[in-house]
Amino acid sequence: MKITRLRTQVVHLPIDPPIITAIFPTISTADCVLVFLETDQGLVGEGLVFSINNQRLTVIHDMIRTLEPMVLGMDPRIGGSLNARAWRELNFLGYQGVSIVGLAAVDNALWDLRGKAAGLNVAHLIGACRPSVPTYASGGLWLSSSIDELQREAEGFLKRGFKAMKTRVGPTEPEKMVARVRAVREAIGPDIGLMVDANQQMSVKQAIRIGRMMEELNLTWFEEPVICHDHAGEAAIRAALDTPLASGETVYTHRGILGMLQAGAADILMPDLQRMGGPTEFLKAGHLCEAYNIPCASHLFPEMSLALLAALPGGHYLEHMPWFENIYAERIELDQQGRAIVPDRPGWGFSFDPAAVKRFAA
Ligand code: SMN
Ligand code: MG
Repeated sequence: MKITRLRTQVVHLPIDPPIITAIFPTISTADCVLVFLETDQGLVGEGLVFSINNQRLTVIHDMIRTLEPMVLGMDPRIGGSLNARAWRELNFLGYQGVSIVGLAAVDNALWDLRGKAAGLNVAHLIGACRPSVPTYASGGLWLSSSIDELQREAEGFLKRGFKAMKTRVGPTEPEKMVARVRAVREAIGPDIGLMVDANQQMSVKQAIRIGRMMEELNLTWFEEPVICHDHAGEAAIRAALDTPLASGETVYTHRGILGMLQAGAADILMPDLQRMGGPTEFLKAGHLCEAYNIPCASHLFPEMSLALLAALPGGHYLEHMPWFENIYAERIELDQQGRAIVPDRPGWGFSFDPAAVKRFAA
């Protein structure tokens, strides 16, 4: 089998109503570049990357287009050769930002293709460690919600079968911030997992102070309290709190994750498939986490990250973010324990719905 074409399609997925996080004053669209790797046997590998509010999506799209020659004529069974070539070609621009996002788009589609060629889900292709993965609801409990709305949304997640969920905190007085988290905890009771994400907007001192105020709320984790490159600051917060510190969504490639592990920056790492540079790098990051005995969760991209977390010995929580689901023909299903079930379908097990692609196309 040979890859004959790399086709791209831009789609704009509305986030309605728009949301607010500490770092983004508003998020109203998730804009994606869909990648289709076509082959001479009719099989097509699918993957996507995205940007928020359509910011610089054209740059990402152009980067992906420049990578087509790397896969033309490639036998997908030798897909592991992509990264070696990419490291040489991308050296000039560097191993962060748009070069790695472009690589991720291609590698995401390549792994889908390898799974489909083998007739196996990517999790089973690798050798899954578990049939399902713990997951948490992440598409809600935003800063845009009032306390009443927070509690109603939290109850809604429970009704849908989630056993964990994440809320955000943002720039306001510490007491008000903690009151919002407490309201969610009260709505869901003591036995449901609760994560809090600060989106990098605190100082180390603020994070320790607010982290201490939240200790009694028994959080599953406190996420990205400080700016993403301050691993020493993260380590200081981690040491000061009993609550586990989670971070890692904003670093690039397995080397970014390695730097965090070496710095002792977090109790839980949550690599982002797009910032890793695709599944090949994500798995390396996950194996490094295992070597450091640190659980590996995922950031965004649940339809692809599910298979990878299922196949990592130290695989931890899948972030269930619904932003991309309208472009797929299938949905992630939860079991009775609120875990995301790895589908038996080949490749990612989630394929783009042609009618949806048409509807959301540029
Ligand atoms: C997040 C990431 C990207 C956009 C909005 C919110 C957040 C998360 O950090 O972890 O989901
Ligand atoms: Mg986050």
